[in-house]
Amino acid sequence: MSHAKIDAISAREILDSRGHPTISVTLSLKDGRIAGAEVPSGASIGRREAVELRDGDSARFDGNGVLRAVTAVATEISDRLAGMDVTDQQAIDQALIALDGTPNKIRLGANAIIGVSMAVARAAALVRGLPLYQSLGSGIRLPMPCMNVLNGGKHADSSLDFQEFMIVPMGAPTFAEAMRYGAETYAAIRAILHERGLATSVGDEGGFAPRLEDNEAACALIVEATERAGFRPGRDIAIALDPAASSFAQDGNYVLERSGGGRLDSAQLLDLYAGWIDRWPIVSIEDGFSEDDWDGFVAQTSAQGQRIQIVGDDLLVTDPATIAKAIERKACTAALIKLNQIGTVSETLAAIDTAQKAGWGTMISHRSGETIDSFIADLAVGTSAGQIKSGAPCRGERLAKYNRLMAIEAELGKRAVFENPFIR
Ligand code: 2PG
Ligand code: MG
Repeated sequence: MSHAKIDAISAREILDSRGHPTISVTLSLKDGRIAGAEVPSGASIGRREAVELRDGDSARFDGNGVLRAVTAVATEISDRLAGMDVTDQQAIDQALIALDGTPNKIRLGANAIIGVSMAVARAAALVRGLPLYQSLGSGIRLPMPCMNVLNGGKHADSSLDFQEFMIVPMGAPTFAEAMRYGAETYAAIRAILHERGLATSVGDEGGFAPRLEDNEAACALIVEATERAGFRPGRDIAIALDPAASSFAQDGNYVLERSGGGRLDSAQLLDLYAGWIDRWPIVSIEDGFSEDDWDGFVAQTSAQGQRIQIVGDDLLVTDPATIAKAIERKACTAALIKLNQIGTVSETLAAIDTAQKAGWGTMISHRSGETIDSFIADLAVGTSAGQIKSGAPCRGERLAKYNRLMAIEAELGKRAVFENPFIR
């Protein structure tokens, strides 16, 4: 199909939601149509993630500019992919991986490569005359939104050592209703914080970033807000956590410095989670242990994996081979999925497939540095991922994904499926 052939690819440096440089890619087809993508960027980055190319030596943006990655797209990558058929995502991604030639995509930059790979997927949808979610897969299931309403760790200057406290509107009958449950509970949290004279300013993902007595007070606040909004804790609204434990791990221990929670070893941290699971309606814990503490993950999956979902993010870095190893070792029961963590769309699809074939959950994820690109919304539906996290129901770059999902739900109409993926 000549109309599916790539003519050229270009890129520009733009800014993400933190004001840091990132990449916008534009792909033109031989028939003149264009497709694009914008690339997100994380703050709590797994050590084994694919690596962004940043300018480094320059004074621009304190060395964080992406002009070298922009040039890589417009020269080497564009030259290599010109003439290729965008509907063959696999072949294009393989060509990108081979052209880069490094195990972590550092030569051309994982930011350059994932931007191109996403633009290719969008162009393929155009060629097929399908919405992106239908071009990526055959799913018609809307994901359960996990909304990060309290921000800590590397995402906010709050008193919380744990990075993310998410609300999960498991009792909602539709995706749009789930967003209403979430937004009303979010509003109740703001009202409570305001009444107590606590800060209602927000962190990187749109969640509040208050100074609370300790980490556990965040769970109490969510339950109180759930009730105030008229919902039942544990029935309508549950809690999902992403402690992002790599970010407070020190020499094999875990140091809860901000909240004054002291130094815990892996077994003590597991105990802390056990107490929380008893006291609060928690359905999922992501990165409860550091990326080096495989034994911690295995112990948690064996002790708590029947009651809650155990998610690997930094541990798995969306890498199909690492997910396969974690399945083998029973280290988790779900994979967090981030496109830019592995660096191509087809590797991301393989990661999802590997997890799903093992009966695992899959949670599609934004990054803390985002753009208004809503690719992950379509990815979540097309692959029937079952879960998505895109921050709070607040801030445009977070809502771009949730609003896109509401549009997809409306478009699917009666065919749309929405189910609670969690253990009640
Ligand atoms: C995470 C992500 C997204 P970051 O740890 O799950 O919430 O954060 O993008 O900073 O890695
Ligand atoms: Mg995480």
